[in-house]
Amino acid sequence: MTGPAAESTCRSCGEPGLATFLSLGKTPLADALVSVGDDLDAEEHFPLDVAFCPTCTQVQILEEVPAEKMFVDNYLYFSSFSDELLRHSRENALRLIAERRLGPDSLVVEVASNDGYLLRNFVEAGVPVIGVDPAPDQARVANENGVPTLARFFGTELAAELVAEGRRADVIVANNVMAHVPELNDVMAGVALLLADGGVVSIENPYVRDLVDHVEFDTIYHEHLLYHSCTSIERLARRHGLVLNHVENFPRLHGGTLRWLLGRTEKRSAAATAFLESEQASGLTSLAYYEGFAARVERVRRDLRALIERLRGEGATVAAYGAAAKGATLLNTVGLTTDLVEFVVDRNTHKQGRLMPGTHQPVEHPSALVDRRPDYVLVLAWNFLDEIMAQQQEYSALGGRFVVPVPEPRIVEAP
Ligand code: JHZ
Repeated sequence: MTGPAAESTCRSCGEPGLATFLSLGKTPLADALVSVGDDLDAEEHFPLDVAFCPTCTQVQILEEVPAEKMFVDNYLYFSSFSDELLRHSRENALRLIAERRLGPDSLVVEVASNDGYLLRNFVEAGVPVIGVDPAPDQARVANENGVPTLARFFGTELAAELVAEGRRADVIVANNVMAHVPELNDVMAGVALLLADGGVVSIENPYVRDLVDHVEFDTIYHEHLLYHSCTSIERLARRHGLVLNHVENFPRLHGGTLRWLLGRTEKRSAAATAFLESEQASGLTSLAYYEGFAARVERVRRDLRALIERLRGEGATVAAYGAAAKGATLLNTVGLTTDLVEFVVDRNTHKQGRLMPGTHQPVEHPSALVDRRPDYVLVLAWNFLDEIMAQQQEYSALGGRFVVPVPEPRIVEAP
């Protein structure tokens, strides 16, 4: 399905002419786990259509669910539940401290700082920080753990307040948030306002190229309004007086993540140039790159459903690992209801005891895998497959097997 999204304009450049290339139907909000006893009929579903902007190359969904609904009222994602993410974040912080020579007179601001998983490394090193995150529980946990955090949305208003107090940031970190912001330009303008001269902006986000190449369609959900490339980030930054100077690649993080370093003055690295050139050369900057995607998504959906149906038909029991946002998209768009996938396990204590959005599997503690011994576990948090398999050796030893959904559904034996 490729066609114009008549009335919509691009969230980044503001131009009309968005071309829709994938429709995933209507899905519930991916992080809105249901509480037992809630009225299931009242659960809301919203259209999930993805489009390309031919003017600035920004990939985006068309539907905009109010941010309060997603990040304030019912947000259970706590960054600190993955050891791999904690390790990655600590390395990032230590490197920034060393390379930027940060100390007691510096300031690091993180947009969407969640529970303080990253900033705590700066706090430990005596570097002043300000976390900003509208999710009230995550901001409270961060403050309790000694990471000063404002429970607010970041934008020009907050940036101007900080600047008026005489504060400018030597480092601004924005990880896994540039996908989430409806007011993308206001956030980038705020970043540009708050950044000290000579400061650096460090942005991480899953890479749209990996999403398409590895058919990671489950990472499309309403929280993720925007899907970034080097080209889209470069054009956005430039409109706000910033330049893309460097790009780093973390192919294993969240299915393929890039880190973009922006500054006020241009000092472009060879890596940044190579990334931008390869996006042109591969065609990622034009609609054609996305046109076959819907058919590939359809194939994965069909094959995964057929695989789970076959296993169930053979009398096997199937559970899932990871009450991840992407897990909710997968279960709902593939139609994996409780007759096919019985329950979900997750380490996040805030998610346990609830039900998956839309498909309503109960979320249990990971020990349920050993206790209940489902024959197969569908790994919804496939980005953490190694970490999860390493933790689940007892389950594997008991004969449990793992199913990975993308880029093509397959059964994985424990190493
Ligand atoms: P996880 C998140 O998406 C959140 P999600 C967010 N929307 C975003 O932008 C992307 O990341 C990039 C659990 N788990 O992080 C924790 C275990 O139980 O892949 C999580 O609930 N045991 C901001 O939600 C879930 O799995 C483990 O050992 O799709 C993973 O969710 C590990 C490692 C994780 O992403």
